[in-house]
Amino acid sequence: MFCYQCEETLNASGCTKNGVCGKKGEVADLQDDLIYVLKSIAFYNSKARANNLNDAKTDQFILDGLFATVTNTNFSKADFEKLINEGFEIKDGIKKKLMDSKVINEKSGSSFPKWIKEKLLGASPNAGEEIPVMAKVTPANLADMNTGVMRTENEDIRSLRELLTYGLKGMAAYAHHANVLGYKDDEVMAFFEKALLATMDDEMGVDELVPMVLECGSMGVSTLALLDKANTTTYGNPEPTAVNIGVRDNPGILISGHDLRDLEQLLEQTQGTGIDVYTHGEMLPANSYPAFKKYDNFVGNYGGSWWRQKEEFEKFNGPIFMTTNCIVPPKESYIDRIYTTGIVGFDGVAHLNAGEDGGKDFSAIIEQAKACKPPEQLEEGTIMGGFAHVSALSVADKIIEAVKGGQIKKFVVMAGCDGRHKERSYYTDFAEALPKDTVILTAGCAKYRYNKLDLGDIGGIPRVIDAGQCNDSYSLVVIAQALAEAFGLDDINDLPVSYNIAWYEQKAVLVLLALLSLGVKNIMLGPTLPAFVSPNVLNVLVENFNIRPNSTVEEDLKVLL
Ligand code: FSO
Ligand code: SF4
Repeated sequence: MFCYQCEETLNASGCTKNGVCGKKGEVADLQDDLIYVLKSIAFYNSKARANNLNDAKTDQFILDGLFATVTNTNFSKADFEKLINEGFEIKDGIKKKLMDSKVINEKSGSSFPKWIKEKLLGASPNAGEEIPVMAKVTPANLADMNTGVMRTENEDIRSLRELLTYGLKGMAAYAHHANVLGYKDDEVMAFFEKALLATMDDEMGVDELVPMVLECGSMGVSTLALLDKANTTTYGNPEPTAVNIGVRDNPGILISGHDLRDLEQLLEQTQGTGIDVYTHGEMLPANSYPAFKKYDNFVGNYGGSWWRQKEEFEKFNGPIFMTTNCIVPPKESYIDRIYTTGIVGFDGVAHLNAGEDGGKDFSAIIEQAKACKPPEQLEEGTIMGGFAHVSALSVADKIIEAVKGGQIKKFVVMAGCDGRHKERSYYTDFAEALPKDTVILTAGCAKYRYNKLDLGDIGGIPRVIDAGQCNDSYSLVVIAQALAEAFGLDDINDLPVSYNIAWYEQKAVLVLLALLSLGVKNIMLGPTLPAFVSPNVLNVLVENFNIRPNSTVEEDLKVLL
């Protein structure tokens, strides 16, 4: 195995035996194999798409396959073996369809799109030799294929190929959520195929891959916008909400991850059962959606960010439902009351599948909850949330006035992820050290480092404006664009906004690429820079976007303010 896709990679260089996250070496290898099979599918499906022979099932498979390999999503060997087999079936099905409709034949690749021929196949001497290597993968030869990260020898090309791949993984996660609610974007799906193929194209050098990486960022903006539309059309616009962080006396079910449709079903099915529902981690922002607030057994949020789950799940006492990342290898003490669903998986943990119509039957989990003790109280009080773009911009006048009057000097975007490493206390210290005339804009689980501090408000505007889940970073962009317009600025970089972003996994990579594609400059990134960014690629990012690593609170305050 070799994996360096997340911020907690071993020694900031790469996990080689087992992952720091708990991913076994053999599972990491299977994830590489699955990505390789997806590239093979991309090769055939791009042709199918160009000829209107593609189908929704393949799109879903590409999204699910990429999403399953995101850090802390699926640890199950059996699941990846199943996905790989399914991938081969899908690929063979598309190939057959292409041959049946005479778009291709076994001997010739000549009817593949010109850019694939030029970029991927090169000048191929023999008919039948023209299919690129990954398209020839079969269950029989998979083990002989070099599917891992290190197959690319040149460090800079490897860096850009992986940066693109991780951006795609993050984008797949968000597209998957939009898809669940019935929102799709064909242009984005076509880009997944194009970009997967680009990671195999030996003719694409740094000059070709950098624009492709930025294009991934702009496709990311479209995807985040689509998910925002899906969530807000289905569940209403989040409203400023004081979310309860204490507990009640009834047994409860804890729901974690990002999937709002799962929460909706759980709330529906727990009505009248005497079971309370609590959110955990990235599900916290769900407490601010009008559609969920109406349920009186929806109590609030329990605990902190993802990496605290071992301790917190033990104390919760009731069943825990993991809808997406982040799951960490569960302890024996609660393994019989934790459940996965969708693309999440862990061998030995019960999995709840959806029916044909996407419906999930929670009755067994509800029965188990009834026999459990109520959750142990961890803390009490409330935290504010629900400042997605609509609610934040409803007070735009007030914000603009406070900026013009000098009460607000600076906004600092502290979005992104939390993680288990000690040095992340930097973000708590940084938030505390910010002067009282600054406002933090946040989204994602990074906020758990400071959202329970009492940072006060500025004339009624809270000093921590929480837009929601990591995908709601889109809201922060909409807010910034609206403010730029209100101040008559052409460039959002001229706003009094600084960026001090924390990353952990591949969704954060996509969000970062999305910001770059929008022309956001001077982003400070931490707590360490990605191991997959080579020195030369870092130079490109520094020269074009002035990306910089964070350092100490004192130094960074000087730089950012
Ligand atoms: Fe991830 Fe980061 Fe949204 Fe957290 S991007 S780690 S669990 O912010 O959440 O999925
Ligand atoms: Fe290591 Fe992160 Fe990969 Fe897990 S996801 S194996 S911690 S680099």
